[in-house]
Amino acid sequence: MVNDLSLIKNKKALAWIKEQIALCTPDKVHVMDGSIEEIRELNELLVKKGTFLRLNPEKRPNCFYTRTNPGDTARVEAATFICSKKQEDAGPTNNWMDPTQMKKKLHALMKGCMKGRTMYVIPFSMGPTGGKISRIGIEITDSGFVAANMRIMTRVGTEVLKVLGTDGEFVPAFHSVISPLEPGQKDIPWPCDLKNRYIVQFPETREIISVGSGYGGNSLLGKKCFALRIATVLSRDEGRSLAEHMLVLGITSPEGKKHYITAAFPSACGKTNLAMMNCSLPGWKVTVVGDDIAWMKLNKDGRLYAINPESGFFGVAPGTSEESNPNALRTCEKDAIFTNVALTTDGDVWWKGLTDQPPANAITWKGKKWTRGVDDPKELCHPNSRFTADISNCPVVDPAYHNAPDGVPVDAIIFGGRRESVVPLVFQSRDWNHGVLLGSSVASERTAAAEGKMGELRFDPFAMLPFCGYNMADYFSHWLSFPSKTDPAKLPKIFHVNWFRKENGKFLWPGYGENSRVLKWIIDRIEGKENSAVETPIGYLPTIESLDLSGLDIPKEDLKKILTVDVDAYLSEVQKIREYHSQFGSHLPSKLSAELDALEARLKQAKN
Ligand code: GTP
Ligand code: SPV
Ligand code: MN
Repeated sequence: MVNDLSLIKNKKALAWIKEQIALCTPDKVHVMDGSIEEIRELNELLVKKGTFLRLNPEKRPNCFYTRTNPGDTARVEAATFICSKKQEDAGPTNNWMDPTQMKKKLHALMKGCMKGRTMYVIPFSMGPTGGKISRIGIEITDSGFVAANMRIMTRVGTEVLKVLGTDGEFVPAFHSVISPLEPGQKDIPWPCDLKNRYIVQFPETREIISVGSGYGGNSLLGKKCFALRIATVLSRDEGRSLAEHMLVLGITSPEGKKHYITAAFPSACGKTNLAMMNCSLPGWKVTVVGDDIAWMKLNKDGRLYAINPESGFFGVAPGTSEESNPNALRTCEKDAIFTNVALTTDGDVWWKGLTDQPPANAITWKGKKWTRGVDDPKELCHPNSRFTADISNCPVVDPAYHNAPDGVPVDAIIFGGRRESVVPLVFQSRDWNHGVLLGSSVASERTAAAEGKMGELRFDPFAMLPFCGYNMADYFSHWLSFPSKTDPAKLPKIFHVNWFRKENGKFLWPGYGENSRVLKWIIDRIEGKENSAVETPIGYLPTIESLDLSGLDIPKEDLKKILTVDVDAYLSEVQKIREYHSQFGSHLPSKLSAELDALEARLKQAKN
C-alpha cells in the first residue's frame, strides 16, 4: 500500500486531502491509481480482514461476497440532507439544515474517525475520462468495500488525475463509516454507526459529506450523491443539461434501424431489467448504455444527447433470473461483488427468483445456517441485496458506451412507476410540457430500495424524489425551459409506462422481454406511423391492433383493462396530483398548473 500524496498535483485537492487527514487521523493513506495490481491487493486485504469472502473461482472467477450490518441495508432518506444556505432552495421534499450548523455537527463526528483505519483517496471520473460531458470527483473513504465498489462503478485512478491537472475542478466527496479502531481491536465485519448516519449534499459549494453508513447509495458517492444530487444543481446552472435517474438503451429493429431511449422509474421499479432485456419480438435487439443514471445535454444540432456517467451496475439481485434478465446474470459471472445475498455450500451465491427452488442448504445473508423445508425462505437474502458488476462484462453493452464519449441522441424519454391500478400500460404525452406534467406526477408503491413501509403509494416526481439537489418545483421549471432552448420538434417524445397492473394479486402484463412490444409501439409513434394511437384525455394510447402481440397469449379482457383510461379514477388522480403540487407554493411553475387544469378539463369533458 502506498502512503504517498505525490500522485496528487492538483493544489486544491492536495489542500483538501491534507485537511481531512489532519481531522480524521487515519493510520495510513492510500491514493488509488486504478491499476489491476492495486485492486487485486485490495480484494486480498478485504478477504484477509473478513470483509470479503472469495467465491468459488471455478464458478465465479474474481468474485466476492459480503454481508452488511443488518441495520445498514439501503439508502436512508430520513438521514439525507440538502444543505443550501436557504431552506427554500432545498424545497419541501428534501431534508434541510443550515450548512454551517451541519458542518459543525459533521466535523465533531469526523474528528479522529479514521483512527486505526486506512484512508482511501479515490480520484474518479463520472463519464468517460476527459469526455465533454464528464465530471471529476475525489472520494475519501475509510471503507475498503467502498473503494472496491467505486473501482467498478466509476473510472478511477491516475488517468483521472491527469485530466484534473494542477487547477482543474472536482467535487470533494468525503465518506467515513465512523468506526475508529483502538490498537489491537478487531475490525467488526461491517463497520457503520447506525445512530449517526448523515448523507449530506452542499449544493452551493458542490461538496458531499456522508458518514455512518457503508451501504450502496449512501457511500458510493459518485452515484446518487454526485451524479444526481450535485449534478442536478450543476445542470440547472449550466442551463442546457439534465442529470436524471434514467437508464439509457439502444434498440435496433429487424430492418437495422436504431433508436436511443431513456427511462426514469423509481428505485427497484425495472430500469436494470429494461436496459438490457432480451426482446421477445423476433429480430429486435436492445443494447445497454446505462441502467441507472443519465446525464443529458443539448448538442449544437439541437438534439438531446445522453451519456451514462457510471461504469458498472449496482443491481437489485432478487428477481434476476435466466428468464427475467439473463444479460445481468452473464455480467456478474466474473469480477463482481455480491452484497446480502445467500451463500451456497459450493461457494456460490443464491437469491430469491434465481431458481424456482432455493438450494437444499445455504447460509443466509445474516450468516445463519439454512435448511430447505425447515427454515423460512424469506431469511435467505435481503430484498435489497445487490450485485456490483462491470458494464464491460455485459454481453449486450452498446458500442456507444465505449465509442461515444459525448453521448447518444435521445429519441424518447419514458416515465413509469409501480402502479397496481389506474395507470395504463403505455401512453404518449401530447407534447413536451404535458410530458413534464407526467414526469412531475410519477407515483409508485414503495419498494425495498429505501428504508420505510413497503407498498404504500408515494409521489416520486421524475423518479427523483430522493435525488434532486434543489427545490423540486424549480427543477420542474428547468425541464419546462427546454422547448425555448432548441427547436421543440427536435426534443425527444415523452411516454409513460406501467408494467405493474395487478388483479387478484397477479400481474396483468407479463413484463420483462415482452416489454419490447411496448418499445416497438413507442418507435412507431416516433416515426409517425399512421393509426398507431387513439387520442384520450390523458394522452395517446395504443389501440389493441397497434400493439404487436404476435405469439403472446394474453386474455383480451386483460388487455382492455391495461389499455383503457378510467376517467373517474383519473379525475381523483388529478386531485391527488393537485394536492401534491400545492406543497411547492409559489415555486410551482404556472405552465405546470395550466397543464394539470387542461388535463382535468379534458377528463371532465370525456365524462359528459
Ligand atoms: P434501482 O437499482 O434500485 O434503481 O432499481 P431498478 O429500477 O434498476 O429496478 P430493477 O430492474 O432492478 O427491478 C427491480 C425489481 O422489479 C426486480 O425484482 C425485477 O424482477 C422487477 N421487475 C423489473 N421489470 C419488471 C417487469 O417488467 N414486470 C414485473 N412484474 N416486474 C419487473
Ligand atoms: C437506487 O436506490 O435507486 C439504487 C441503489 O440504484 S443505490 O445505489 O443504493 O442508490
Ligand atoms: Mn437507482
